[in-house]
Amino acid sequence: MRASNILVFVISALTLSSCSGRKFPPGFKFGAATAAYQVEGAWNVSDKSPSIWDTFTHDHPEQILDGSNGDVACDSYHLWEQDIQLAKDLGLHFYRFSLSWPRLLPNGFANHISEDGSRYYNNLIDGLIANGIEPMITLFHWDLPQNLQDLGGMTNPLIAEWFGAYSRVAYTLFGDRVKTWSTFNEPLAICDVAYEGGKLAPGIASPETGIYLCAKNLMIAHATSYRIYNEEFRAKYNGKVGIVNHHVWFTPYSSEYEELTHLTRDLGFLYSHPIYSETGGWPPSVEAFVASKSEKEGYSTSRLPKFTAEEIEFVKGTADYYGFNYYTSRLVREANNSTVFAWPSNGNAELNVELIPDPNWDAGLDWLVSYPPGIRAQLNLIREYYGNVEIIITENGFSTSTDELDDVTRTQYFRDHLEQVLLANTEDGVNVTGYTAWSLIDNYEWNSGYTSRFGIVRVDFTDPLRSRTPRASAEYYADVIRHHSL
Ligand code: PNW
Repeated sequence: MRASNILVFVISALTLSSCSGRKFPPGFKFGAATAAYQVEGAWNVSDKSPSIWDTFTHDHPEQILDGSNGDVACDSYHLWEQDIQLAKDLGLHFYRFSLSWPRLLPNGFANHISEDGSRYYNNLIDGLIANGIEPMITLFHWDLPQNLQDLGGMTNPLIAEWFGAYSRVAYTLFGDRVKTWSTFNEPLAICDVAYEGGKLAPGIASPETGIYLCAKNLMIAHATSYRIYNEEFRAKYNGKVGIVNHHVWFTPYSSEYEELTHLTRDLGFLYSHPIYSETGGWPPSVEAFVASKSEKEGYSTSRLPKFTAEEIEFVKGTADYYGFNYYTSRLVREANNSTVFAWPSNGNAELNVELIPDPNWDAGLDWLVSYPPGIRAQLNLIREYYGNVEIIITENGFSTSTDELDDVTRTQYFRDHLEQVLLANTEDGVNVTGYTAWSLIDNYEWNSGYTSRFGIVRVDFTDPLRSRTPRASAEYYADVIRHHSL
């Protein structure tokens, strides 16, 4: 290389790393996430009662790839101080974790608050704050108390009342120190995926009706919680409450599937439209589609329960930000005889669509195919649908089947996706204010058990001490955070 070429090379390398185009805006925050059932373990300590995930994994190990469960998981119930230290070493601005409802309220109801549960979460919250890390709490990350499931769980409209009472307890106990809340993590997983085939707890397959009973009750439960915060806590604590939606970015397989792709995207916005749209209520295209199908099937009313005018108003506007989990993208086409219906990664029976990855995208572990531009496109689509609402990326991450420390593919995934998030912000003007890596540590990956690893920190599950070792991706992420740029 000639001297002048070397100079050009050095200058361009310097501009690339320091110019404002690679910098995140000043207030942009970086975090990492986990969820109670996936990390805590201690499934039956003290007065904690079983959640539907305890029951499901104990009764149906055959539904879990390695037959495992979250009885011990990462043992974060005992090792939470190590988790805080890891978060601190990374320089995280916030740590997103969830509360286990049956740990805090062993009856499911608010008549008895567990001292042990409240002490555990108080310690975690105080420890984070003492180390300069903001706690961000998810109230519900799938582990419903089993005794509420026995009363119908998400398909019983009373869930709104039960969830409201549980929320009030959490806001009362922790609201002085916790300023960012989300009600439900991924309604799509709680309702559509769980009730589609019964493969997630509570293990009930009810693809025609269960999904939508859950969907409507969940929206009312979310709004109940939001309104309780508004009326009883906002004035003194001034925090934010939202909900976390999972989106797969969908594009047409070929031009003939434009319309079908729009409908598929709208189904993906099922839990957003009632909150963020100006009209409120279900996405009109989906509402009309399910109503007409239900009629043909002989149902007397639509399988997707209507909101009353009052309910529409009750749910509308009940979020202070848009929580967005992104992992992957798919092409949309009409289903054929070989389509496996597994929403939102393989297909959707309701819409009769098949969802497939583009062969040019980098294949990851099973459903997780890497298509970085998808996160930017979906961020823009959210704005197109609902205006310039504040968006927090509440999860983004990559899985591997091996537990190597030099996790090149995961690091690349983060680099590519962070770049797209930055572009959405600086080039497109999308109001995205935070990014959350999934996950802080390897953990219990639902149906995949411990065979699928998402941690930027490795956990040794063969070690009774569950030792934690940061991977190369953790170093990379810490560097991004330290420089506030790519
Ligand atoms: C999320 N999909 O779920 C969950 O919030 C986490 O608990 C989980 O560990 C993480 O992603 C990784 O799987 C997903 O079908 C639900 O595309 C559905 C899908 C992906 C992730």
